[in-house]
Amino acid sequence: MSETDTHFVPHSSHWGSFRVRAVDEDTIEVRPHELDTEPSPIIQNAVDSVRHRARIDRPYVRRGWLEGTPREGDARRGVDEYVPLEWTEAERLLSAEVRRVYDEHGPTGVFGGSYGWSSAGRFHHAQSQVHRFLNSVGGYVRSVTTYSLGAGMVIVPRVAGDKYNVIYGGSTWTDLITSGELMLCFGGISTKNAAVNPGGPTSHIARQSVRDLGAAGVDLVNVSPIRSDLDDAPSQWVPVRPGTDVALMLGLAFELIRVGRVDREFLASHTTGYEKFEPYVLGTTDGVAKTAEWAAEICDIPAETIVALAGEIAQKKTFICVAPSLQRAEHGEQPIWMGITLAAMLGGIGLPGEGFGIGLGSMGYFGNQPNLYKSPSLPQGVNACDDFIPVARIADMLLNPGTEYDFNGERKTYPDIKLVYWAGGNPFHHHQDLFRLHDAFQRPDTVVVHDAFWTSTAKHADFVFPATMTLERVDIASAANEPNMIAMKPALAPFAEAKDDYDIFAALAGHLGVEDVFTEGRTSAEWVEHLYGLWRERLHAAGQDCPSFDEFWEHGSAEVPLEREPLSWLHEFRADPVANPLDTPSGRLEIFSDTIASFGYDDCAGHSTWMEPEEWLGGELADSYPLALISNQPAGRLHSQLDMGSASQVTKSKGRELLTIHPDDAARRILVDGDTVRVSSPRESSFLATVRVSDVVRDGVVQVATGAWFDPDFAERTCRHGNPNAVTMDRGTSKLGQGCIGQLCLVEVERIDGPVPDSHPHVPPRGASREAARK
Ligand code: PGD
Repeated sequence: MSETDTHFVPHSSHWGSFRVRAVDEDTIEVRPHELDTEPSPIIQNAVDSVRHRARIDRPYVRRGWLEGTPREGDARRGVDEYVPLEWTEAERLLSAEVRRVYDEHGPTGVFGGSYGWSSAGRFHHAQSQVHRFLNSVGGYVRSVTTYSLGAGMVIVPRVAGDKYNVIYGGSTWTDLITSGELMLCFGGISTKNAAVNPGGPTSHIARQSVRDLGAAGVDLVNVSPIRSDLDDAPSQWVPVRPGTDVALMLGLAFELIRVGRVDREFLASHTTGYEKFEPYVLGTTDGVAKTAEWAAEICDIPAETIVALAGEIAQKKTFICVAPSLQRAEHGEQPIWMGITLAAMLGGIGLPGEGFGIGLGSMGYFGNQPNLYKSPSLPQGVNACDDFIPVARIADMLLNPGTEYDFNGERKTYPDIKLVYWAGGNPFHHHQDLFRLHDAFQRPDTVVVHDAFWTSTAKHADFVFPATMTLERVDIASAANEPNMIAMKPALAPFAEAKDDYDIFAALAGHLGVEDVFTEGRTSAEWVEHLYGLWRERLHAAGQDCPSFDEFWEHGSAEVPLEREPLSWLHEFRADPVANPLDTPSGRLEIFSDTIASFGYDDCAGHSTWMEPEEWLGGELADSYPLALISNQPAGRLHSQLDMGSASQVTKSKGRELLTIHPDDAARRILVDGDTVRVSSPRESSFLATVRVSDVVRDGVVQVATGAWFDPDFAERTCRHGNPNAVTMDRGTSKLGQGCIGQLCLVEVERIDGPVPDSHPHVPPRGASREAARK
């Protein structure tokens, strides 16, 4: 570093490490960290956000709650006014309410699922803090799986086991670059998404890795409705209809059988159940042969292209890659299961450069060399309650207490939730059918939210506590499969009366008589040092050198030991399936699963299957809603975080999110760049967006990024800002996975002529101070 850089301290975010300097007490300057060879522009969002007027300046309580929780008219959650409180009063009121709920309803009345990415630091990880607090008090109903990989996290363990889980330890970029020949990428490899890695990436290598694949002569095939889903290296574009990849894969499977290119030896030694799957492909079980012509009708790719593609994958060493976005859709388990099945038919699983992978390009850690040791993390304590929901079923749970539902072979009952506690997530951006979620959030007695910003979720809370931003506190950044750990040093003092989540919980724990259990007598700075010490002990026990905490803090970063060898998924199992069995019932890859078949679900059979989604371009609903909306991850921010920042704002137009539409579809609706449109859905809800005409999407498809802060007009059931979850479907992927299906739904788009309502998503609600922040 040069002399002038000395005031830049190291810091980190899920979208990269950076250096930050306080220009004055309210202004910062950031620059990329020198360890990062290809930093993400998203780091700039912090500059515009840190003192933005959407910061929460002090504790608040919703007026309706204070006056006896009326849930009608303007006293509803989401539209109500807020009353400022002193910290001590807020703590006293909330702790009394927490005590009441535990006394009257026990832990099954408390939902602490609190899903969300929060910020990168490992100690201040907000969800861990909520869980530790609620475990200290008496337990809570938790959530399992994620919005990212809900269906995948259920189907993969069932058919390939957890031991060598492809989600957590798939093939590496190095393996594919050195040994690959052909990569068939369903959903492409969209490296804008790989800019983020939960916990703080220091090495943005995905983009360069794709360039290296191209330079190494690996043929890249982008099977996606969006051309730019694979554009870091030359690739062949197969513009499949959204939601029909399984049909395309079945067409390829049929061709492999037809030309005699199925590796029956591998299937016999490493898989089970193929003999029940092949008759389905050939049509002997259901009378429908899954030929290339059959597939072409469904996925709108010419049969000749499918036959040619099958010829290529039959000849070359092939890696089949499925993006997580494919499983965030109706029947989302199927593309993953079918991808594994197709790779098994080719016989290359476990060999260098071949096989199957999930998620390359979808998050930083996929494809990187794995860590040898687990990152530091805050122990969450023991949960006295064993009830849980699949994470994306939150609205179902709140709306239907006592109702039974299926999940992964279990028959479960939704609990009756009285208290919802959320910190570090924004369900009013991330959940589907947000107007339904708004109704669901009227049901509990009390909703508590900690956030640094007045998100729509905060505006649905009864108690709103102002959290510090990570730039205002001490922490450690450390992400899976990353070569460095970063000392996160504060750049500014806490904004207004904001406090660390930890200190908020410590004070509440004090009121509830469990402070010692929650804090173990440590301050947050002592916890950070303690967690680093535990990590250092792990390394020492394995004979590895590691700097002391003081050395780490002084230097600002520490190297993290990684696997050195390029790895391909299931190489040990491949070498000896008897000595290294998978932890599936058969010890093998399950092309047919007796366990799944035994559940008797009508939406998930014993082998991977093409099932028509309810909302797709080949279905009846497409007559009224003829466009498939893809709501994928944004390029200018992580999810909804720091949406007011410049890197996010430049991706919008006229204050709204951009909707990309194909020129033919635009012409049919007489739309041009910059038009404002209403995007409406079968849910009788809509959002507004600004048009961008481009052939980067195939015809019949429109695309809007997720994460624009929800700016609802409840009377019109529309989001003025362009959050696509205003119109997405709130159902599970299937009874098996119950994952989120936010990625795809059907819509119609029409130009709005005449006056258009302005959107002001980044403002505090009525009653909250609009003066406190200076920007
Ligand atoms: P974020 O915007 O990251 O979204 O959903 P998620 O809720 O994780 O929310 C994090 C929140 O935490 C922000 O409001 C931020 O201000 C707050 N925060 C940050 N740091 C702290 C802190 O230290 N303390 C506290 N108290 N708060 C903090 C993401 C989810 O969206 C995900 S992971 C996926 S993959 C889904 N993807 C899709 C999709 O593809 N399509 C649709 N339609 N919908 C999706 N939703 C899902």
